[in-house]
Amino acid sequence: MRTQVAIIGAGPAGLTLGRLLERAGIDAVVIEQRSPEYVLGRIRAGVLEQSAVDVLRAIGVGARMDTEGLPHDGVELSFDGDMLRIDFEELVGRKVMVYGQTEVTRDLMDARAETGAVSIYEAENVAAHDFDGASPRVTYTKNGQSFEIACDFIAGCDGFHGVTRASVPKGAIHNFERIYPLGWLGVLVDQPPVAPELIYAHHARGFALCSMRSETRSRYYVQVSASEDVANWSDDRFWDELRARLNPEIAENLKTGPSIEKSIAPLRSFVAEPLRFGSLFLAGDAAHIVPPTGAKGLNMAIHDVAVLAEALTEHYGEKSKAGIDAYSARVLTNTWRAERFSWWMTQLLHTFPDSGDFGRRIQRADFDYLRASRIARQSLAENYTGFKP
Ligand code: FAS
Ligand code: PHB
Repeated sequence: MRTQVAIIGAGPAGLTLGRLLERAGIDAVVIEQRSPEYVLGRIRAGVLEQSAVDVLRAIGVGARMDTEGLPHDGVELSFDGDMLRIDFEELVGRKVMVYGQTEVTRDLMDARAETGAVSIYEAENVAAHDFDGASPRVTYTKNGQSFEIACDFIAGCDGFHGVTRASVPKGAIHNFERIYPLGWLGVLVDQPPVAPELIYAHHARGFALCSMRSETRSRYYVQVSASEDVANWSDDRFWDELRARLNPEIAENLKTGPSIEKSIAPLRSFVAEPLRFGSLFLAGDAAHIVPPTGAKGLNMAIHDVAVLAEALTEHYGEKSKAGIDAYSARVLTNTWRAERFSWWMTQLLHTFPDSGDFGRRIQRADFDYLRASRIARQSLAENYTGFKP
């Protein structure tokens, strides 16, 4: 088989890129190691920035988001029970859209199936070849048969544990990383949300987040140690711990029920530099990871592939290499801005074993500064809703 762009990974990055290229008349094949059901079964992000919403609408997959998604004007911070609303609309004139990554992925999958664009699921032994040479290609096996896809470009959209970044020669790439001794234990429950907006809570017992997927389905998280085993957490233990970390009046409104999903996500900050290696481009979690505290991961992935699609369109349309030559620098500027904010939100809201009394006072001082300063709240709002230079 031959295509113009071989996209490895059918998460939001790979599928959004496939849709962007299709709309630009560029042929692309998506190669995914898992089944569609498995990809949809992963419960991840929940918040879209305006720029991500704009991309999804522009590529014709925003209809269900616009009917089922929940536009939010702000979020609540809770610090040892003290509440502070960050009013995005008043502070920076922007909103966010609460719409689960699972639904974004489903909309993208449906759109791709509708046009008959080629997606290969349950591909095994996927490998990227000769991306620093003249004939890049992707090989994989399926049902015991071997396949090869010759291409012009390879997009590494295969997430943090994927094969593409691992295929880059060690000396050609530099990884920046911070691993936190923390994880997020997340629960999905078919109960109305405890409050109309998200609540990010700092508490001496640990961080908690109250989020949602709809008016009848909620998503909650509590901070746990990085080594925690989800098997240690019954539903009752989870609900008791969540209540203990929330403002008592909020906790009173908590509607609990049987968890329909329960999992632990480790917290990590990670950036690979550069992001282009000949005809191979890294995008999304293959390129960077942020702790989910800033709700950036999914939004960064959509940003990356929008830049890549623009560059490839310019390459094929205007025979210009300017966009693909600038890809890495452009994406890394946005990446480090989101990395900083996600790191800062994580430092502000979580409890760390080695903080000490001084560290805890600094966290309190950070919160008190947000309460006292509109400018500080504007900075948080500007970054959370999506910084635009
Ligand atoms: P993804 O990891 O979503 O997709 C990569 C795809 O590549 C997967 O389908 C994988 O199966 C496939 N793949 C991997 N190796 C392959 C190979 N060798 N061959 C073929 N295919 C291969 N972000 C937020 O904003 N908020 C959150 O709350 C949040 N929670 C998260 C929880 C978890 C457990 C994780 C892991 C991430 C979370 N994120 C969150 C970040 C997440 O939303 C990512 O930013 C987002 O999935 C990025 O999308 P992709 O880059 O497409 O990567
Ligand atoms: C979620 O709803 O899963 C969610 C929302 C905001 C975050 C992280 C996760 O910062």
